[in-house]
Amino acid sequence: MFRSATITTLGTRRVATGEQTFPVAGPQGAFVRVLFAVMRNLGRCLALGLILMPLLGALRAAPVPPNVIFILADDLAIGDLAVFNGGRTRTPAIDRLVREGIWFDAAYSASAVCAPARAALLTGRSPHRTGVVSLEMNTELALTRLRVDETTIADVFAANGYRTGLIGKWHTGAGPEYHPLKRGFGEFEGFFGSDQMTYNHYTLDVKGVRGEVTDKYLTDDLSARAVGFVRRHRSEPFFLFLAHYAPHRPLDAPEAVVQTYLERGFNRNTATIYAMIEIMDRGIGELIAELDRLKLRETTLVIFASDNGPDPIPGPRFNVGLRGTKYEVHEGGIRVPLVFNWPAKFPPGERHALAHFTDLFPTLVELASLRVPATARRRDGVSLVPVLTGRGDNTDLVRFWQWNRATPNYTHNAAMRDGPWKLVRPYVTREIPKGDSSAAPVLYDLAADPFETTDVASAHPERFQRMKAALDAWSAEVEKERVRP
Ligand SMILES: [Ca+2]
Repeated sequence: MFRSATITTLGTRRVATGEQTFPVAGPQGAFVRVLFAVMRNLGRCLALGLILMPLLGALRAAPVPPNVIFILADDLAIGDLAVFNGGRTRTPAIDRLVREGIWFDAAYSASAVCAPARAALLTGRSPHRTGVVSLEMNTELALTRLRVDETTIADVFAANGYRTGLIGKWHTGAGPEYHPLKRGFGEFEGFFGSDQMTYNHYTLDVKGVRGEVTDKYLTDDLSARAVGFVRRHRSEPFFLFLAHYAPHRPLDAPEAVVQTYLERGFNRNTATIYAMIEIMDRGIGELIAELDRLKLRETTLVIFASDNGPDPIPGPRFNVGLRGTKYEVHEGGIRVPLVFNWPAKFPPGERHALAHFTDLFPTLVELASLRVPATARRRDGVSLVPVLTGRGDNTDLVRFWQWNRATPNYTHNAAMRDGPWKLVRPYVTREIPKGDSSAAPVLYDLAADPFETTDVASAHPERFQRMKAALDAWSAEVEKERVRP
């Protein structure tokens, strides 16, 4: 946009100069007038050439719109990746994305649970603002619906001429108005979340028609559909959101793969989770190989992340020492893997910036030079492009989280990060809160205490009070927007 504005300005100035060069005056006769006319037109031709040349040059140099594949795992921990767990799992494809990409070592989801995290990814906004504050579609349907006045990143890609597709889990609203096909996705092959399904018996919505599948393994099915999507759209810019269900419960994987982990001494639940991840990784490897075969690798950005930390219900899981799990705003619940892999554009590296799910929307807008409709609501996130290119850092940004079951009660399970400092309102209960929590907030210095072991509130009373006031102010603000008419 900046480039074309510059050309227009320069072009206008050159045209104006050309128009002023040849004043026709005096009695020199028709020949001279014709000569002047030719010269004037020559001037125009020259001027036109001067305008067109940089335009043509700009067209030649214009970057091909990048394809974007966003792969999201469900309840996958940083510690589930072999590259970070000393080989407990087998995840060669994701490990390669990490090694050859830009790894964010301080990346956060926007929530400790599925649906709100996805709402933030889709909109660049705190989940509460979007209306998605619950994961429970069966009993709290209204609290899982992404408001229809929200603009999704898929809406933006579609409005900019991209083919858009969601394969896998939606989980941000059931009902005709909330269907992915109404939220910017031109194609949807997936399911809605909170369904009673297993990996071998599930219902899939394909092009708006639901059907039961009993002869496939869900993860392999989604992987194959992702390959199909990039084949179909190989000749046009595309945005694919591949939202895997793995390794979310129910724990279910082919026994032969589970067995390989049992033989190494893992208990059955862990062995099954690791097998589920290995099968997902295999599918991701196939997808990347397909990009290579289609010669799309250089023009395709691949992002890999997980929506929240590991599920505590199947038992303890290795997660590089982080405290807490899914459902909690301690690091183990909200710190997630995040890698941007686009070797043709970004040399491999590691970033310490505080990346957050709300940043994905503005980052993709900048990377793909997308125009955002004026009706889109204000984003909370910031573009990570300066961080990706090594020109900037985001370590000083302030970020917030909160989640409890049912209608938000901000005295439960809330957190704020301000640089290395983290204020936490403790997770209180798995039950629906009946009232305000009386548990006192605690303050951690993550630079000195990354595993959140020591409350330093009493040593930093002013900071504690300041952050508590900021968290309260944020809570009031997002709640006000959540309940807007
Ligand atoms: Ca999840």
